[in-house]
Amino acid sequence: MTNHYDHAQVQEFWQYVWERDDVYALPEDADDPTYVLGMFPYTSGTLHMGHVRNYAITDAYSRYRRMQGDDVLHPMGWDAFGLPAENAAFERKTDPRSWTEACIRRMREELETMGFGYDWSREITTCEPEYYQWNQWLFKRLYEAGLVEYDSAAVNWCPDCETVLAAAQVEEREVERSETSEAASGEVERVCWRCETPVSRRELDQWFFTITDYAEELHDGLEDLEGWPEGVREIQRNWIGRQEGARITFEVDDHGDVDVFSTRPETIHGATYLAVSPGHDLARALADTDDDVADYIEDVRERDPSEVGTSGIETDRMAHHPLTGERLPVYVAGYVLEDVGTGAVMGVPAHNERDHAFASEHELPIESVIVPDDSDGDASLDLEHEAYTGEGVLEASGEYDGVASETARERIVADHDALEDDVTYRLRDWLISRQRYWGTPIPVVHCEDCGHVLVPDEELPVELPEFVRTTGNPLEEHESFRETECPECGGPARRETDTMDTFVDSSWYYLRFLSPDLEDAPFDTQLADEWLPVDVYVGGEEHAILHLLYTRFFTRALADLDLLDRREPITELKSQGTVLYDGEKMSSSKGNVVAPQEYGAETTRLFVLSAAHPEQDFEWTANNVRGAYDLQQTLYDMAATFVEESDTRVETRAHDEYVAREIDRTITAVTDEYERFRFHRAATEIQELARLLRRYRAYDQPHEEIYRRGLLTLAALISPMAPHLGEELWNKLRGEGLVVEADWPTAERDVSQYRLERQLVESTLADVRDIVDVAAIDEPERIELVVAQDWKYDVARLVADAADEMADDVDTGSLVDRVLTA
Ligand code: ANZ
Ligand code: ZN
Repeated sequence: MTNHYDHAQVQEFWQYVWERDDVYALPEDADDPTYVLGMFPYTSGTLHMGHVRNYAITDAYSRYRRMQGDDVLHPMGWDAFGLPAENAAFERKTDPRSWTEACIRRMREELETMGFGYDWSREITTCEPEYYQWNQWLFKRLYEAGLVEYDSAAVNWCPDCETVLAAAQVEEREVERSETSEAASGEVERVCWRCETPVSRRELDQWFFTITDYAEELHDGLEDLEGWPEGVREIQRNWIGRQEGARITFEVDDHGDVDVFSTRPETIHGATYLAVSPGHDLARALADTDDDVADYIEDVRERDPSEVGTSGIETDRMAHHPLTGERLPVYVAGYVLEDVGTGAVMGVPAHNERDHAFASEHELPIESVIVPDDSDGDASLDLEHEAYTGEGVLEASGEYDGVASETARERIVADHDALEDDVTYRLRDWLISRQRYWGTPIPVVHCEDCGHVLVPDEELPVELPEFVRTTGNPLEEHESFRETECPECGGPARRETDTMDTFVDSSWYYLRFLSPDLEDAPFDTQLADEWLPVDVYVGGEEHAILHLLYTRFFTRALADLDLLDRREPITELKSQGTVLYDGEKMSSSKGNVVAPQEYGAETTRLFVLSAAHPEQDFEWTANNVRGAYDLQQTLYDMAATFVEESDTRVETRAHDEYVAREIDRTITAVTDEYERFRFHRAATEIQELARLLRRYRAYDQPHEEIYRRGLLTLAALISPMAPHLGEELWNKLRGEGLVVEADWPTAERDVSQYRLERQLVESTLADVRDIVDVAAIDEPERIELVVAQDWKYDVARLVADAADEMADDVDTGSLVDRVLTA
């Protein structure tokens, strides 16, 4: 009869013991601990499968490192600000704080039920003044360092969330059905990342962090992030969007120089017009005297960039072509973006698609200056309808005719003073203002006389007043919050009612975990210098740009403020794949979360870790979950039976050495897999060792010491993934001590040679099997016995040896004898 593993009781008991013994606290005297961090959860109210997978990974790795003797910092906190809390509070007739606190209580309980081992003494919650006062303090330091700007800007506005969005929070989506929006089917629509409502444009005074000051460094630093997945680095690279090209100066009548940026300076002879963005200095200057220009600017700034199309207005100025002296018309055009390059372009309709569309609309000349190389064959160009954007050979370009475009690109820049090598970045400054209540108040007051004035440090935190229900921003409704005194002149002033983007909170939270209760600084600089960077950071790939780019920016900015000596926050990044259910992402919002109750929380952990490599997606199937459960049951039964029946022997027999070697080989292999985060392969090795030990016991009485060591090894090796089971086995077999505090098992023999041989044997096993099959014809029972015992490696080795020795003269009878007498 098998011994039943009562997972519920076992879980509860060991969780109690861990808490009693405070086993996950970072030791007081720790220096340079291993810092393992999972992206802290947004306080949505319940854990979903993505969280479970994320935290199962960090927990397994933390436990493994702890058993290896490291001091491990494995903290947890709450990303607790954000719009959904306001919406939920509205729906539930409560307030965001109460709702958030309830969510935290529930989620913490869920984390504890899963048995994740955190140092809870370091718990942080971003919506607490103890935390967000440091957002305000850091805002001020960034401001003083010139990294904060207050600007009137046309911004992305989500009408549903009633707030502006950062550029990175606007997603592009192809329109599917035309009823849902004004855009036609097939067109690209720009929507809110959170609620998918199409965004509109608004002109507002807004706060920005000038992340663009770090564009170059953020881009170049990616090269050295060898511990990051290349996919994430590539996404950041594209987002930062480094572009090499040239800055070209055009002189404009009665205005002066206008610089444009172009990635294709060799097309300069094909420029037939100049266009500036509606926000460009020249456009603003013209608007003062030209009503048509003023009207156009006003009209276009309210439109979404995707709806601007080919609109534009011709001005009464002309530009001088810096190489030919030709006079080119100057336009204000909506497709030219204010904050890209210099905010102005030279229009080359023959070789740029947007310029082509604009020129066609405004009947501007299309002049070809690049023809595809003849060797490309008969490339049929139709410049009237389509730009040729490829490389080729220059024409109609004076002395450069016949030169390859790549060569000409460099030569033209080198030859003329009006052109200069330049690099631009697609990255935009980080818009941090949100017209919402549930976030960190921006520590500024607006005074008629003094302009915007920062709230003095000794008055921080600017605390959030109580929540009021209203349609707009509740902070605007709070007269006692809004109306204040100017810290400089004492006159009446209006407090800033925007709050910070919650990504500010998460940009530096990893630092707060070092010294969560520090009262006079956001974090302890000395500890940060000693303990950082975060050794391993685990989270979803959806954070590849927003969070992970902002964190890299913040770390650099803090370094430049002398608060840190690191410039990169994270050494190793793991972005975990998605858990799928019937092909769909498993999430609470889709209602397809499989509750862990049935098989116990630990089955879920073990399953999500053993199902696939952390970075791969995998399908949740009841069958495989059952597999994870059965493994626990089997191991438990093995340990219980051993302890109760102790039917073992002490004298050594021939095959003991094989088992002992396999135990060592498994230790070595599993260690290797944990080091590389390949938990799924560790699980497979563990399973194989368990199978071997079961056969060992079934075949013969097992050797007392070897068998016990095998079982203890299994308990230790599985404990990072299944800690409750690990403790239970450990306790059964040893009667004392905790596996969580035990040393990681080490191999008693050097098995490197053996591992190699075994690999060789495995790879020749297929061939060898033929020989065994032949042998089985003569001695079917005996061979079947061997194979049923599944001493496949021994069989394989011996048969392989024998086959080798005897070459073509295989005597199957003696072969089988040799196998069986081994
Ligand atoms: C002239 C030219 C000729 C360009 C040519 C391209 C091809 P992409 O298109 O992503 O490679 N550009 C520069 N500043 C801009 C702004 N503020 N708003 C809109 N467009 C702008 O980006 C590089 C090109 O974008 C630049 O090179 C410029 O057009 C345009 F055959 O200059 B090019
Ligand atoms: Zn004032």
